[in-house]
Amino acid sequence: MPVLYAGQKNGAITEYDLTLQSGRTAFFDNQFTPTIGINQSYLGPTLDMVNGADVRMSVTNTLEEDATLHWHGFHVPARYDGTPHQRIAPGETWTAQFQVRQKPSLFWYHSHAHRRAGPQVYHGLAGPIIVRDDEGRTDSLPHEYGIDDVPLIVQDRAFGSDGRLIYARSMHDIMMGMRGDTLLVNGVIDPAFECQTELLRLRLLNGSNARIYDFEFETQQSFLMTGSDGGHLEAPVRMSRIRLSPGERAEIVVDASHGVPLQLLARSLSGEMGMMDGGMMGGRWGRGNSRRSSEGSVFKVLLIVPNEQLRPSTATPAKLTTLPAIDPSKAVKTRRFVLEMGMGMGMRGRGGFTINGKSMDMARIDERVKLDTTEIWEVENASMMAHPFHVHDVQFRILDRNGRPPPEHEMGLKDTVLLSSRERVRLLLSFKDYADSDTPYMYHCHILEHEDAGMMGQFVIEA
Ligand SMILES: [Cu+2]
Repeated sequence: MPVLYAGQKNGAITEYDLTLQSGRTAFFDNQFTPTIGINQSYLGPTLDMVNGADVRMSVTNTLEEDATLHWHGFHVPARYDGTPHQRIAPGETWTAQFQVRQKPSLFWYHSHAHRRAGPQVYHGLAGPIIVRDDEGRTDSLPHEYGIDDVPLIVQDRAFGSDGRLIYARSMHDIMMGMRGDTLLVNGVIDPAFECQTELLRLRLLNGSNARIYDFEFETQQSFLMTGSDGGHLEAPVRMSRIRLSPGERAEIVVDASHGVPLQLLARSLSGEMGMMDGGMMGGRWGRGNSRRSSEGSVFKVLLIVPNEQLRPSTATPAKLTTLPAIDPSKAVKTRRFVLEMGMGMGMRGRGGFTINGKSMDMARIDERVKLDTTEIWEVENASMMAHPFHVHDVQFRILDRNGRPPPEHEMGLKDTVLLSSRERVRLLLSFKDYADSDTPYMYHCHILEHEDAGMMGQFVIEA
């Protein structure tokens, strides 16, 4: 379980000291893997934050390369967003100060270094953030951290026989995004969890570089999805499978009152045409915990083992929150974004990974948005594989997918949305509070190899 870190109170400010550091991590018996992490050797602590709090993040980079930390899903001034523009050189400390303005949910922080987000996150520069409401509660759902409220950072990795992480060595790894055959959950292979309560809340984060997963229980037991990226759904949605692409989160409540062990699985989609991975091997588990079959790659995520005596849990409320109506008539402007992967395999400029035909250029502002306006962003995936589209600064709503309303579980607050090949999604976004005509926010594909290769653009908000 990641350590919970609530920061230090300094007057009215809560301070978090985060050190980016290299180290060695024992993922396997008698083998150490060179990794990087935040305040530890791999990944970082769970930042415990209260909505409305003024926080100061001090990030010290002890690595031998430039790095950044981005607060994924957070609404903060652009200069504190932790994008490539807030580069932290080796030996330097970067300070970001802002007010937490989020609904209670799971967020995360991770490297957004220029062209290096992929390798840095892969080696460990990421961690979860749990935001609680103004009164310091999470909500009426299970909320005892590590007991009945458990974050799961799900990441696939490839290891060499020497225990070292293998990162993107081929053009295929860049094209498809880096994929491994071993699943780490909170930095652990094949974790088991002793469940002490009837209901268990799992906060799922797909923190992988590229893989898209369908999460489900081996027994097909259903669960209640209670929250999406940026907050609660209006009402719980009963599901037996939830798909998450890199960057996306889902909160689910699982009933363990029957006392039978539950194995959570992640089925991996290949990303090509939204189909499953084609598998060559038989149905056996690999070195880590992946199994390939004709149905695709399947990973073990978490084995939940209920205690003999389970503490009673409060029933999940039928209504969780009230969200503003999704009203496209408020939009003053529609912008179009077309995601493309050129066939020329070029890594820079045209022919590579582009949005609206352009590869990321830090010196170019692609879109200028007016403060205090609402817009529709129409995003189209013109490529042959699926891409998760992430927008900084805002929690948006999905208006429609290919002209049809989104499913119930996608009607809540989102900052990342998956687009299958040829899919067209319309988003409703409101830009509030922070204007800065010089410092941009990003929008990009959250397959980190695609982001690094240029499938990213920049927008500023002007007063
Ligand atoms: Cu992509």
